[in-house]
Amino acid sequence: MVNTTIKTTKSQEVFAAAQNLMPGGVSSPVRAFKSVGGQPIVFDRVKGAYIWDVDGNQYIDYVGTWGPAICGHAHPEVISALHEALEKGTSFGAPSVLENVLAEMVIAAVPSIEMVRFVNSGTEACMAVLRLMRAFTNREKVIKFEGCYHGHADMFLVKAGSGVATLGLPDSPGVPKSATISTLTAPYNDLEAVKALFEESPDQISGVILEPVVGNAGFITPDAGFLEGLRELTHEYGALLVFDEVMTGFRIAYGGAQEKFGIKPDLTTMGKVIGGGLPVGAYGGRRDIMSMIAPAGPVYQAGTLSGNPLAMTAGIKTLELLQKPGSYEYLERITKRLADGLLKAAQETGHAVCGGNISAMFGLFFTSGPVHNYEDAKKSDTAKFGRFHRGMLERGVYLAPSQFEAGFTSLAHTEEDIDQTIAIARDVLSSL
Ligand code: KE4
Repeated sequence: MVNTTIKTTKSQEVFAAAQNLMPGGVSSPVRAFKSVGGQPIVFDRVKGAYIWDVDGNQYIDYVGTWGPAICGHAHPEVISALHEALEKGTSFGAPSVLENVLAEMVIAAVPSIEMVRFVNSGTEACMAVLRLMRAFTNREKVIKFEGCYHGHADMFLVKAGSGVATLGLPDSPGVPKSATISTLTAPYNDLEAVKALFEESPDQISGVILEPVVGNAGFITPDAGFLEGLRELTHEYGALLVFDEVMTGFRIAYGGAQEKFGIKPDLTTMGKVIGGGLPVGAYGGRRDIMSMIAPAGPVYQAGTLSGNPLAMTAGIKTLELLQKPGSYEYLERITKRLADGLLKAAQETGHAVCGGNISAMFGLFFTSGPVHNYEDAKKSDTAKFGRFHRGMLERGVYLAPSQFEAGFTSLAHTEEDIDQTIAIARDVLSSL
């Protein structure tokens, strides 16, 4: 199905050609619109809260390249800082002052981080953190939650969220049993299930890794006491607590979900926002644990472009912009306005919905809910979400092309953008 109200001829041509060049025509599966149907739009340029496709159509963007564009796409101050950095080269493969600067900013911002290592993606950060958890505790098993996504490393492709959930893949072929045999899973928000796993394998579980606010099974918030309970259980069993803040980091609050909820994990992974749109991931935490990472310690992890000056520059400037007083109050205000408006419009047009926002992250499910975990999320009407997504796209609003993703706002979104989005949503919902 193609967009009926907007011309997407060029998108169709480009995407058709892409299908012969790259698997599914994309560089990452969720971009292919498989679960929402229809023709993905091919981007030409982005600026602030907006996208323009290759046919010249403009959209209000609530994906923000999956999180990094929290200050708005192509922020002039980020772009000019990058122009300046470019004159000094694109990659050093050697220490640079810029790494110190961004490391100091991350350590100053995130309560539990005493030391940090930069990598090039969230996947790399999560891979490295699992190796570190196992090395530090000398235990092999790890607990993750159904529907949470920690990148595409073998060990995490067990009941994973994001694109894996979107495509309904049981889990991926090519992942040997040996890679996942030590990955235990529990339903999100289910402390009893976690306790049972610890009791079944005392002294064998290196730790628990989770999205402190889930964005990869749709938007799912932690129940009261859940995060605190995990902190207590991991302490009790001598295991580590790891917050995967690749998505929530610097989005839920400047100090991430751990600042918002006042929980101190032992290790944290980050990505997206700290790269300001260029490839950066990071992991960090307690000094005694991080000191095990080579060359300070024996746990190996490396990367050619880790800490490269362009990515550091974009990250530094992005965090500087986020430090401006009132940034997070603004993000909370406009995102709450959006989430409340979407839910109200859906209810008033007769749809069962639930959802909400925390700071600049939001989501809604077509089910009366509540949605506490991935099983609940899967009960929502994903076909209706697909029709909603298409209707919004045809009217110039770009939502994440999957029910099992979250929505993102930015400092560039205005109240007018929000109110226009709600009005368009009401129009779409009344015809769903
Ligand atoms: P990357 O390797 O994609 O940089 O990060 C993996 C990752 C790890 N942890 C969390 C909580 C994440 O959300 C992600 C990546 N998020 C997805 C969007 N849900 C990236 C988009 C995509 O896969 O194309």
